[in-house]
Amino acid sequence: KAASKKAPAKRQAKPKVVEPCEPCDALPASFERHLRYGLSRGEGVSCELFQALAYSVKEQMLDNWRQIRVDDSHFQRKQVAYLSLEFLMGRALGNALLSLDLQQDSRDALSNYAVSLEELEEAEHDAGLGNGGLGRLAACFLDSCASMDLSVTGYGIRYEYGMFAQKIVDGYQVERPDRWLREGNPWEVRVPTHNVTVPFFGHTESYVDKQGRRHIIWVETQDVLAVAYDMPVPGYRNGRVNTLRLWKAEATDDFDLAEFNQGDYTEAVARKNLAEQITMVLYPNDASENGKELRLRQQYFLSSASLQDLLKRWVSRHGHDFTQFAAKNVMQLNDTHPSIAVPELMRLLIDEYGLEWDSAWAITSQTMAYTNHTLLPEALERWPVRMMAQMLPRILEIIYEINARYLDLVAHHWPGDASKLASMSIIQDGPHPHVRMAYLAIVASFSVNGVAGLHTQLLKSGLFKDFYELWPHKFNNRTNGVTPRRWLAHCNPALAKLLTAHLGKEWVTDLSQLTALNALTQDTAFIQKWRDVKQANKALLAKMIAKECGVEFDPSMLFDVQVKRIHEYKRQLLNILHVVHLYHQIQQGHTENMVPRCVLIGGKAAPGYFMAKLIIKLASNVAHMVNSDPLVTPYLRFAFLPNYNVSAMEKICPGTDLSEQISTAGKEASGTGNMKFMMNGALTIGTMDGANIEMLEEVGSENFFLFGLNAEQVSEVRNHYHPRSIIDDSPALSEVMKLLKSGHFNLLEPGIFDPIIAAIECSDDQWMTAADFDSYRVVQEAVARAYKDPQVWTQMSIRNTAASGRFSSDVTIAGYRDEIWKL
Ligand code: NBG
Repeated sequence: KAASKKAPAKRQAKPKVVEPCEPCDALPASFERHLRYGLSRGEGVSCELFQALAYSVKEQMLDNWRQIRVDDSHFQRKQVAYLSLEFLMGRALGNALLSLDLQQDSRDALSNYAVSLEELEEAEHDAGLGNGGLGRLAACFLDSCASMDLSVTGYGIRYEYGMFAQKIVDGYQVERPDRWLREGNPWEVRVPTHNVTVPFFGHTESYVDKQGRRHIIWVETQDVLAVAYDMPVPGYRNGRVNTLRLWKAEATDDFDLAEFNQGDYTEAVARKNLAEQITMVLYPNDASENGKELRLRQQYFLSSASLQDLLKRWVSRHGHDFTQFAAKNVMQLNDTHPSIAVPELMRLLIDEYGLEWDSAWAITSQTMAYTNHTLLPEALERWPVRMMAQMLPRILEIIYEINARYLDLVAHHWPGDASKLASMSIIQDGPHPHVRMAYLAIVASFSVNGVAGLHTQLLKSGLFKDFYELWPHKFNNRTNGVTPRRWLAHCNPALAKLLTAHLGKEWVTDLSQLTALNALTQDTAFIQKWRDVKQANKALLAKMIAKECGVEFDPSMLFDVQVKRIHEYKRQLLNILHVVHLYHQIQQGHTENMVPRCVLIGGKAAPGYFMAKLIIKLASNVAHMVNSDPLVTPYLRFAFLPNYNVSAMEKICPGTDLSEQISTAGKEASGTGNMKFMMNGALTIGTMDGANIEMLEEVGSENFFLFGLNAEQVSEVRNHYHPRSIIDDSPALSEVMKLLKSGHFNLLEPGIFDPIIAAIECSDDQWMTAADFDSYRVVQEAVARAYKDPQVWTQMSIRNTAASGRFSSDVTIAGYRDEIWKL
């Protein structure tokens, strides 16, 4: 204020003093101020109001946020850096209001405006910085860590374009860029004081110093500036605000100085783009790697920037004394995507801070922990040695050195076994050698974990068998979870209210309290209330489906839902075949025992994944036939929901009766959508796969619709799989295949579904759709029978919610905290 009265004659550099600030305005006042002076941008009134509200909510967090950072940076507490290429945060407003208990204040602030809080929440663009389960898990973990008062920082990339928006045109997926930052991001804070530079390309040189020590320097690099953008992660009503630090790539000021000097000024400035490309777009591949150079650049950029940030903070307090570093720091690698952090930490410690190899390795191998998220071989990252040699020459040298030392150990363990050396080497030899990133991660990590019981078991007995033999103590299981704040308290206010009325409010931070619901399963008044909540949520979901798909879902019908990425192993195809079966039954007049059902499928396909895209087309075409036949629609309706994302799931899971978790056993590492549905009282139809197994264990088989081959049977049957004879032996499946082949669903586009038909009938079909069809169909009949008795169904629904406590991410994080991070 003083400054604005009298402009100072000359600017003087003043020492920085942190002055105690006055308590900030209460939310309504702050909101008015932001609205009036905040220059909030955005198209339309609700967007402007949203921005003003978001800024004022952020303001409420600033004091605590700053204080936590000061406290944590003293390194009295052990800290975790959660490194992930994906953070699928979704919307932040509703969650922040819940965590900070500001819902009523917000409604007060909005009372002068003709807009509801719910409408404003809808104006926020999803932060779609992830593909699916892996990225959303990272987001749930951040919420749990903050809510459990843990000092955990998320490190990721601030992609300019998040997960693409999906449109359906003539039944086909069309991708549209997701410019989520177009209107600005009110939550982020740019912190240029934390900038670091990340080197690329160039070459290495060695020299010997006066003491006779040999050093390596990485020279003539092309440096890229990493600029930190912080997002607040508020804990649930505990005053903690953690940080998600997202890096943006920018050109350094002295880029291409040579060109400047030669007069190519404009050329040089235009080159800026090359640097900024690194954080331009999220790779939209779920569970599959594709070896693109830009992707490796993203991985190194994130890893290097984050580690430099951590080390800078350490050095600012401890100087070059790293003796306590490993005792105070853990880096959790979310899949192999950031595993290049292993050689990068070695490089920084040795080249930048002067440590010897052995001390650097001791630190690295005591601080790195790796989580594996998939068994699918196509998802295991490998980088061509040639690419790495060019882009990251110093890093490749370090990887070779790590490998040489580690292979000594292997040789020791399996004397004279050359095949072990080849199969376990970090460098996969051959005419085009590759770096196996998972092996690099395992070798360097003190902990390697899977994400569900079966998954971890399969890692130990299959994919990483030899490593398990070498280092059994490294392996452990941490079954995934989801945050009950977003996935129950926030997304299902009606159910949350009912729960709180009967159990008190502690369940929000201690989800095991939901078991008390079991005592209410005979209480008819309670059952009725539970049912009313579900019906109201179904009506809300039906409204959304009518709007997005143009299909009327009738809330008196069974809502049968499968939403997740489209992938052959997740078997959306099996679901569609079942829809075709029901459709055929209805057309044949077999409707006596039919329970009217609305089937919803939603999810994105990787843009280059042909079969997944064709499955979307099949769903669209079948839906068209089903919904346009007035004889069919009283019994069956079918919709494909475009652009499935986090905020869509917030409306979907509360309104679902039946959750489809039907992957080929042994393929889904865990699944987390399954848990969101369960918490919200949906019943599951599922295979013995991923976390389904543990859900079944918790709720009991009487409350779970189990079908299909288990993982062991899958690998056994694979050896002599004859889908054609399975089809011949199954009248129902034969009819379905006949109808598909007749072209009934693609009259104007002959032959387009041939690849799908061929895949089902191929004895090489890894996903074994035909093998599980009949079992699936029969159990779907059991579902229908159960649904006929609302009382029984509702009791099962209550038991599912009651048993979902173990799948809170708080439980998962307690496991990481105690068993891995040792905080
Ligand atoms: C996914 C698995 C899911 C699992 C999530 C989170 C990848 C590579 N893996 O089953 O497919 O729930 O990770 O662990 O995206």
